[in-house]
Amino acid sequence: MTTEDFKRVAAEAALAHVKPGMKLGLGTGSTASIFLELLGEKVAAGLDVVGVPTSEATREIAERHNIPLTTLKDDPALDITIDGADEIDPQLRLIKGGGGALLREKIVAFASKRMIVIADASKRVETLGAFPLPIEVVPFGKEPTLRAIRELIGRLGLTGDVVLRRAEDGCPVVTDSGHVILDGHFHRIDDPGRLAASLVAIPGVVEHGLFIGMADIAIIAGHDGVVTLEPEGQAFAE
Ligand code: ABF
Repeated sequence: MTTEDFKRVAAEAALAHVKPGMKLGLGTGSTASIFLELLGEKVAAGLDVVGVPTSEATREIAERHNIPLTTLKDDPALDITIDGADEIDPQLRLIKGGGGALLREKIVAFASKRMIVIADASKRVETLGAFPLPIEVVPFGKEPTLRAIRELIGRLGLTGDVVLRRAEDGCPVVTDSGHVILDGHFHRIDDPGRLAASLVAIPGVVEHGLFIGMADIAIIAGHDGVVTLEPEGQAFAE
């Protein structure tokens, strides 16, 4: 089986958690897109759900699959968010935002009673940080913000650097909310909680891709089958 197959298996397993009448947070990324495709099939077969997309890209995909959409203004409390991740550690702490949608992903997940992460097994890590940590910042003053983050990583004893994310044309990537993204290449983050708290204390930092204490379940598919992880570190085969 390929990575794509494993993503599909994880997305299929997440569908079992979706019940009629639910209000869903709809994640972003290739795994979440497969979930949207499968959800669209259920909707076509009569499943009654509504969703809040975590990005404009996800909005387009959901519309293509005729998934009814709502907003956090009309539905500020959601039942479940189903989303992918870039890294998942044994405590279900996540790095997200490789696709640049971290701010809306975090807002939507926070508005949900439960967050289900779906991923192929390559996303499981012992320690977060090999994947660059996205940090969304306001364009105004991004240079002093970058400098403050670099000083912070020195104080915290992290190695690596923080760089502005650029598109192929060389221009800074701009998020759906009009911000830019700095990627922190830290290699390993031994204390994600401390880094998370320190980053949000810097003016200009809007959000970062550390999702701590947010995921309730991670459904991970790989060569060993489907494993459902819960924050306590328990694992059981489905
Ligand atoms: C979103 O999609 C992001 O937070 C994360 O960056 C990414 C995971 O993408 P994929 O499912 O394509 O690996 O969930």
